Amino acid sequence: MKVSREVPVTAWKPGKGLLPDRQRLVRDVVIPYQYRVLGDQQEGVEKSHALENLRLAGKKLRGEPVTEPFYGMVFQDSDVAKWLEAAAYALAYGPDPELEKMAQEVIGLFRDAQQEDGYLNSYFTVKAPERKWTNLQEAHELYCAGHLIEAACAWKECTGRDDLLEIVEKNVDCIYRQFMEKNTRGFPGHPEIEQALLRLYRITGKEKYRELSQHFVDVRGQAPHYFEEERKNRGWYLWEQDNRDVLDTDYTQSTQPVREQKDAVGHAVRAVYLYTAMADLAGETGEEALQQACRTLWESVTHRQMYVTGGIGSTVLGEAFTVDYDLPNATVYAETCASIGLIFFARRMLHMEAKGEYADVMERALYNTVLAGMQLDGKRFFYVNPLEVVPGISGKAVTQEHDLTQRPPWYACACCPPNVARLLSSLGSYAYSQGENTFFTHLYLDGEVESTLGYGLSFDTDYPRSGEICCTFHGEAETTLAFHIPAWSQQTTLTVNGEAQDLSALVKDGYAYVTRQFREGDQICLTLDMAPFKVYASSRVPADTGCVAVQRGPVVYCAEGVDNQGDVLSLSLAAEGTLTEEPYDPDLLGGIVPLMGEGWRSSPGEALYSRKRPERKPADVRLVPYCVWGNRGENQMRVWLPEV
Ligand code: FUB
Ligand code: ZN
Repeated sequence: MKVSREVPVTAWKPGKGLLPDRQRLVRDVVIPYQYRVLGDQQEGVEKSHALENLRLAGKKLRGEPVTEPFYGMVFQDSDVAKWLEAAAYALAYGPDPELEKMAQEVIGLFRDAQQEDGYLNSYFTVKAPERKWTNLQEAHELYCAGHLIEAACAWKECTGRDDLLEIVEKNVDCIYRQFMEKNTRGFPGHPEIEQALLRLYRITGKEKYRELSQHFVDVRGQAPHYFEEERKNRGWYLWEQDNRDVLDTDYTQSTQPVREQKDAVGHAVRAVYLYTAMADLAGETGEEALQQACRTLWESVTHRQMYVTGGIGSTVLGEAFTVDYDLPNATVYAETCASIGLIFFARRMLHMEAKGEYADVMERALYNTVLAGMQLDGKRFFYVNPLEVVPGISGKAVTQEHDLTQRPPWYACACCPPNVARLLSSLGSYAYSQGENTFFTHLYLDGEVESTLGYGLSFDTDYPRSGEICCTFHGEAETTLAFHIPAWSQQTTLTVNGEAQDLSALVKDGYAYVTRQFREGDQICLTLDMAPFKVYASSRVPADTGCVAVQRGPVVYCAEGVDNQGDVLSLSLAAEGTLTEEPYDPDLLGGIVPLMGEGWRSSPGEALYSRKRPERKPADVRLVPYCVWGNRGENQMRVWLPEV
């Protein structure tokens, strides 16, 4: 059974500092911007047509003439659903009539696009009505449904309204009839609905939604393979690659039943979305075999296939995992959505068992790849997150066309931008969870959180700029407060009402448990060790041999050309050199603590190859947080630097 569950998004009120500021940016800038993009009202930006597709579906169902074709990816509806989910979270932080109007309009579009029997998908309604449910492998019908379910749950949770939930339940009933009552063995090519159904189950209390989620998880990878049979019958393909004679079942994590899977393989977002649902289900049911499969897959992802930035999926080919320790820095993929999915997975693992390792990965992915996914102005986004960029090669060489040097304002395949929006606007549900009589803090955010255990907590912190975190108890209760102690913090202190505690007696598996009769105003203060440090990769990772990365707290740093005379390729860090913090600069890159490392600069050398060892001179290497790279124009960038 679960040791804890998330607190509702509405339980957390953001205060000041890095993540609360990003959350406000999402509410004030990102959400309105994305609404304009989805409605094709943002000049100079890639056409989306996502709202228009839904409008066309509505017209068609009303029998009106449809003169325009469906446009975009087969899963274009999911961009709108993710946006709606983010909008719902944003409304939890105070009334916003403008945003409410936009959200209501979008809900109306979904309502109008729904068929009598509950079916809801603009691609099939407008473009291919006779092909419904015939291509589960590629066509994303269940994926889109999953995202709309999540939006409806968020809308109910944050506004109390049932209107979207009614649409979604009608849709899920249609799906239930198709997959449970007709007894088809189909399952989604792209997992998502599995985790969404569990959320719907918890909001509505209806067991059939849990049952449907369990069905999709269990039937995956059973022989004979459903997608093989489907391919024989369907006669149509969405992507050229699937015309190959051999079906790549690894791509969809369906080579074996989930409980037998040992290695994370295939498309990275699909993988972590599936594992999230598995961990959530395993937590709900307490099933040991499923829990063990989750632990095994967690290790495969995070112990052997994860970048230091929390990026996963190292190849563009299939946006996928490759093999253990293959973590190239320049040709990398590391899709933003994949790190978001990793955060989902970490959250569900934490609910299943409280281990600091899960919260460590959650922090790593959040403060590095996910934040890097969005420009500081909230209007540009990275899909791919390289750890090394060299203008002239990145984005240009045929092997690096996907590794862009600058964030584009939108994408033809726009899964990442609204995914960032929904994650950052729902941070409270990742930062905290509560068990029987234990309240867990997994991430440190300034602000206030209300538990349902009869008390609240307020956090005063400027984390991660500072490692000082002060938590004040509000209420009276005999309870346990559990605080995540990040593995990177080598010297941590904890005081209760000013009295130092023996941390070793309190800490178990990365959490400090403080149990007592708490009274109004009691204070627990943590000091985490924010001294910058060097990180070395295992020598099994060929890409990082002889190199070092730099981290301060959860924040991974990088060297950018703009701070280093335009050239970071000739820089190295001195093995015995110091790393020094520069004063916090509120005006640089949204407010950062830059670092200075003692190092070397080598002479470039004229010839491609030479017998002459490059000369090197001492040099200061200036480092900034990876999450804000690429905000000052096109630029060289490196996370891993040679150490000499
Ligand atoms: O297939 C839907 C989304 O588009 C995936 O999650 C992303 O990787 C992108 O391919
Ligand atoms: Zn994406």
